[in-house]
Amino acid sequence: MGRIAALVLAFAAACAAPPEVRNTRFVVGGMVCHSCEEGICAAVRKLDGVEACTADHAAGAAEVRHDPARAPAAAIADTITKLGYTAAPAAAPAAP
Ligand SMILES: [Cu+2]
Repeated sequence: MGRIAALVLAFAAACAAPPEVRNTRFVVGGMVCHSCEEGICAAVRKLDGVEACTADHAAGAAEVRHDPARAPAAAIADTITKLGYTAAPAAAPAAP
């Protein structure tokens, strides 16, 4: 019992610690075609800390693989917004 608990704790710690890079889904408004997707991802990929970007105008969403320490979700949303679209992390907690 104690040994299993220790193993579970060690596993949880290993999972929680290293992964700096994560995927964040953004709700993006204003995309109407494939060029919009390309334009958004071209700009987002230029950010330091962004590893990958895919956007889907039909779904109105973009998925970005990034290091939040170097490229926070807010900075990515800001980059998309400056291109004339609306953007917000899909998993953003509701405002209090
Ligand atoms: Cu377009």
